[in-house]
Amino acid sequence: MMSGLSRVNASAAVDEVVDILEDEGSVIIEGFVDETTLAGLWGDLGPSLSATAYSEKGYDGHRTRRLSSLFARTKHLVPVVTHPLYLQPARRIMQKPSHMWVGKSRIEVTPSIQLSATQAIQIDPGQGKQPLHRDDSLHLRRHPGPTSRVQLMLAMSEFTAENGATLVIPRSHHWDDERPPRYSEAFSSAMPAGSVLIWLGGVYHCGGANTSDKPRTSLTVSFDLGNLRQEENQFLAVPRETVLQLPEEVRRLLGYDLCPPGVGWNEMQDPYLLLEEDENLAP
Ligand SMILES: O=C(O)CCC(=O)C(=O)O
Repeated sequence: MMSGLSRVNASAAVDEVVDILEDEGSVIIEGFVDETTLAGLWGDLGPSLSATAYSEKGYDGHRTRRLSSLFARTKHLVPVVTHPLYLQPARRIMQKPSHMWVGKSRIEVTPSIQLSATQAIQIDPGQGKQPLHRDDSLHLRRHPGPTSRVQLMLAMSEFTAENGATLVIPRSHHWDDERPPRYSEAFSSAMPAGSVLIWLGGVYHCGGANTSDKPRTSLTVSFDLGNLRQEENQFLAVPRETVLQLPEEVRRLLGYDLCPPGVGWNEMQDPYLLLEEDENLAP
């Protein structure tokens, strides 16, 4: 029986973080970013986040603001995603060698990892709990199974049980796909600003309810296994003006599409809308 989420500080060893993640599925790291990085993130993202409308879908939160495309908006994400206690555990947990036959040769292949989603999330007072979910369900992964995602949530403001700190069910990545998650099994990730919660894609979690009178502000990024993508990079291979000459079905097949339950979005929307905008702007 667990009594809370494990926590370490930023001087912890990579081995310790890997061991906690593999066993418990999540860890809080206090003092993860320095004050300059935190202030830089607030400066680059804060004004746009406050100006963003509330999410349209209940799942994303009618009292929650979400701002994406974060690498286009700030350089201060670099120390977050390259932090040794995030990047190295993500590599150690996901970059497991695999074997295959190519003709008579039995070869070993180690996959890469890639940045997947980036999003600032502000949960305003009055927002209720999000449904508990697993992030690797986006790729329809089966459980228990190899980890394909390692996610990070940075507390840009203090996280408390009252203001909507992320709720996590420890060890739930070991569960199968038949066991439903219950809020009574979840623990709050209360932590000071500048700390992070890291969790594996198979762990049940959700945004908490904000019953306080102040917003809870955060930023989330994910690393996914590098092979969860198209073989040929169609976005680089086919110029946008050529894509615009193709029928809708082919544009969508090239990747300008959403895959249920929610992979491939741009600013939380169907990426096909970008092509329609381009068409409307064309002379
Ligand atoms: O905001 C949070 O604490 C969690 C958000 C989340 O899990 C999601 O939007 O999928």
